Parts: sequence; structure tokens; C-alpha cells
Amino acid sequence: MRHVRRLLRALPVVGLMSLLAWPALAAARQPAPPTTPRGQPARPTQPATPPVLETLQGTLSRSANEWRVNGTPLGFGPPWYWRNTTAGADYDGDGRTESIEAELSGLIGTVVTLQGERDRQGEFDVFTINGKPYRDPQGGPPPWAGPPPWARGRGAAPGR
Ligand SMILES: [Ca+2]
Repeated sequence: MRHVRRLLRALPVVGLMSLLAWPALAAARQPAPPTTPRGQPARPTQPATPPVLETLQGTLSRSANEWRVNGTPLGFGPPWYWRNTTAGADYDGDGRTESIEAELSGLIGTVVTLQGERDRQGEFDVFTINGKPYRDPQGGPPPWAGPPPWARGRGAAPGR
């Protein structure tokens, strides 16, 4: 009899605990966020709104790994990317599509018109070079997003 009374006294507590646990259980039942085939969380392919691009015009210069137009530092992605990637267009107009580095080098000392957006560090992230696309103007992930090719098991590690 004592057991029954104890059990009856515990019932509201158990009921209350299951009510409190319900939201957690409901949340646990929701489908998992989308993942890549390797099980990593998928990145959104597009931001909510495309970036508002501004125009920067001036003379292109380079110092080591830093590119500038009239003193403004430019964002072309990490050096491993622009050194080892074939450009998407013949930016320097020499009739050959070379590496991004070679294309940009062909523009040093010339007046270029760039479209892009300034990041928080004041760097101008380049989206077009003289009207030719450099990266997705809709603001999708840049082509250098994610680990470099040699870290993904493709290609040899180039010099940095
Ligand atoms: Ca070229």
C-alpha cells in the first residue's frame, strides 16, 4: 500500500517531466540539416541577396602577394589560387588565356576598371576585371572556398 501511495505521489512529477521533455523530443524529430555526401554540413550556395558591386578604377600595381589599385588593396583570393588557376578570361588582352597571376601581371601599370565590394578590412574584393567576370556576381561562394586542391587529395602542393 505504501508503494502505491508513493507511486501516486510521483505521477504528477513524471507527467511534468515528460511535458518539459516534449519540446526537446519534438526538436530531435526534425529532419537533419542538409549535408554533403561526406556528411559535412552543406553550405548555402547563394547568399540571401547578391552583393551591391561598386566600381574602382585606377592603375594596377603589385608588391609581393598584394595587388592594389591607387593604394586600395585588392582581393583576388589566396595566392595559391591566383598563382595556380587558369583565368576565366584573357584579362590582359594578349590573345592567350593564362594563369590569373599572368593575366594580372599583364595589367600592371595599366588603368583597370574593377567591380567588387569592400570587405570589413577595407580590401576591395574583385568580381569583374575590365568588364570580364572574375567570380560569381550573385555572391555565391568564391571558387577558392574550401580547402585547397592538394588538401582534398587532388594535385600536388604548389609553393605558397
Ligand atoms: Ca592573357
